[in-house]
Amino acid sequence: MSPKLSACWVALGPLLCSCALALQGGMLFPRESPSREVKALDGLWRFRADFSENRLQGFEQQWYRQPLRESGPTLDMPVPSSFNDITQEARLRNFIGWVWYEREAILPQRWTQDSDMRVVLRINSAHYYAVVWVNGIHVVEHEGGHLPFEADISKLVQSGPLTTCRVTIAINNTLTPHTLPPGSIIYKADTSMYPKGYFVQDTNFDFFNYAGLHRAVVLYTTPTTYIDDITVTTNVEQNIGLVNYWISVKGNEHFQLEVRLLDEDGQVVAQETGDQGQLQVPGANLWWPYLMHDHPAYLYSLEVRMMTAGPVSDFYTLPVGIRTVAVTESKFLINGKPFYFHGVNKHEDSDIRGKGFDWPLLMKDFNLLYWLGANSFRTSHYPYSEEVLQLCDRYGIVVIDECPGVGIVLPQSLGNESLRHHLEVMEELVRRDKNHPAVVMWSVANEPSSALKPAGYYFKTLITHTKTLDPTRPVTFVTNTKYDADLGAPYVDVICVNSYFSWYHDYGHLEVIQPQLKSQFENWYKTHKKPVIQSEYGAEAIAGFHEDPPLMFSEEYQKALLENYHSVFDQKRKEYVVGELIWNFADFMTNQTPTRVIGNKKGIFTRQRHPKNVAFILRERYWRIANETRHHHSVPRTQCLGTRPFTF
Ligand code: GCB
Repeated sequence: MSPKLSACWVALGPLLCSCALALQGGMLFPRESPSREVKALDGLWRFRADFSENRLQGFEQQWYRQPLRESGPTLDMPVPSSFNDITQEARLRNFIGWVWYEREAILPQRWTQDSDMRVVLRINSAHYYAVVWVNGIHVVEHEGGHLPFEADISKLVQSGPLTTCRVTIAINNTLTPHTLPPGSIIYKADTSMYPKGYFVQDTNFDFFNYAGLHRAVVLYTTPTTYIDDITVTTNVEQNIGLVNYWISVKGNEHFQLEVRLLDEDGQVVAQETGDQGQLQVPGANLWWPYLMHDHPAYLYSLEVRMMTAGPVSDFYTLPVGIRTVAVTESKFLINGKPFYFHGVNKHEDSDIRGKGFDWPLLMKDFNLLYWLGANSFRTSHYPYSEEVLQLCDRYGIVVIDECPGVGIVLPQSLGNESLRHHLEVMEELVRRDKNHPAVVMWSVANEPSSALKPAGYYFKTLITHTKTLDPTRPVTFVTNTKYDADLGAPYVDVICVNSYFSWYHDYGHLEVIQPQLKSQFENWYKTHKKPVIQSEYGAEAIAGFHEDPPLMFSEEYQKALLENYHSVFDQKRKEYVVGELIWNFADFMTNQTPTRVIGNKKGIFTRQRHPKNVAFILRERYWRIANETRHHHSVPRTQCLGTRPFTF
């Protein structure tokens, strides 16, 4: 283990150092193919939280060297899941520090014997800092809880007679002023008030800092010469769909590449050879958002085949949607047509699982989005799982892809160390999500303290760098500051603004909403001349609370507040307002505070996905807007998910 790591932890300070390597090669989603196998390590893992005073017992006693049960008692912990809400132990729910996960994987014999095979361990999300060992040997570390990382473990598993391997992952959920999101550890040293050694984690964001192995852990194989990365950009010129591709191959310099593009019927519509080129598709079926076209979300398959002089070949198939995205002074265009975001903000959050990935939950959410007539969402406030984006590609749900830059309010969080990490995270995010047609914009932060002095340099660098990482997509950052004090606004392509009129101020005074909202839009537009999205608005309602005349926290108040916003949206969407995203899709867990009643209740659905009254208001509205923008005929409301083939 890195000595830096332990030294820093004692101080509970910036333990999260640059020991984790950010970018090495591509990060293609592990898919089975004739040359690749995938083995999921989901299920029960052995688990222990290190409750020792300095939280370092696990490293001091080297728990990774032997099976975890030999160093003390273990719990059974499901993966994927947050660990917080699984047991009945309050101290585990609120635990800060290192937790240890371990499981054994049985490897097919050929994986351990075939030296032409690469075996890779991939962790799709470990929040927040992770150290990984295989059979007691350190293989990788990673900082950041929402993006995948991996280690080539071929040498380890192919070096002996073993056909099992023991994977140990230590995860630390501590946030510091330089992590993303940031946080700080506050010591309470007054022993007349607090127990000895007492500390808490302080954060400035409004969701519970769930931790653990939130997404799948998989082992997968590739040949030793392999397709490492594919980048696709698309364009349309005179009815010809253009698919530009770049492929990187690792392991050997001598190889050949064949690339074929297949339509949804499996017919080859274009082919090429070589590691970069352009495929041309006359009369291409474009990728359209849900409700904007009779056949939304058309996906081609890009089949890449790599051959070497020897027997080795590698195959990888990538879904590709052909579409364009552009921004004018007052419009957001998809395939040259004005696109209006009528959608939601979400969280990865549910009962028991916390932020753990769950297929039934995911499918329920997509069914609800279709039911609602929502055509978009923002991944507030961190990157969601890759499976979510794959479903967005498949169902035509447009995504504003946000990085975990939330709660940036301390001046220390705007210095060089933070900026360096923030840039790395954007690189990891773009590398992971660049090929999703559903992703139409990057969001580099949510409500940072952009009026603080160092913020000007910070956000200029962050936004301009993101544009160089991906020149094909607009960039935004989400603000709630004043239109003339916002130091990021000059550099973004679209202004995303959050506001909570008659909620966080002018409590109970619904009559202030319309004038305040109008001035908000007019001021932002006048100052920056860029399209504006209302990226958050909403009110809390505890399902089943009713009051008329409406009072705060009742379903009636939530409804009346929304209706006031909507009447201004309806005026301004004729001009330069290009979207409205309700806060929030569903109720979600937060830290305990006197302003939160077991979590944030601004959902239009409860945490269990039951509709509040306002869900029906929004449904009427979204379908009405969808039908208006389609001009020709109305869209049938019964939509059925999952009728077309889908490759994972
Ligand atoms: C915001 C934040 C979001 C909060 C929301 C609220 O502005 O972006 O994370 O949950 O307000 O409900 O306070």
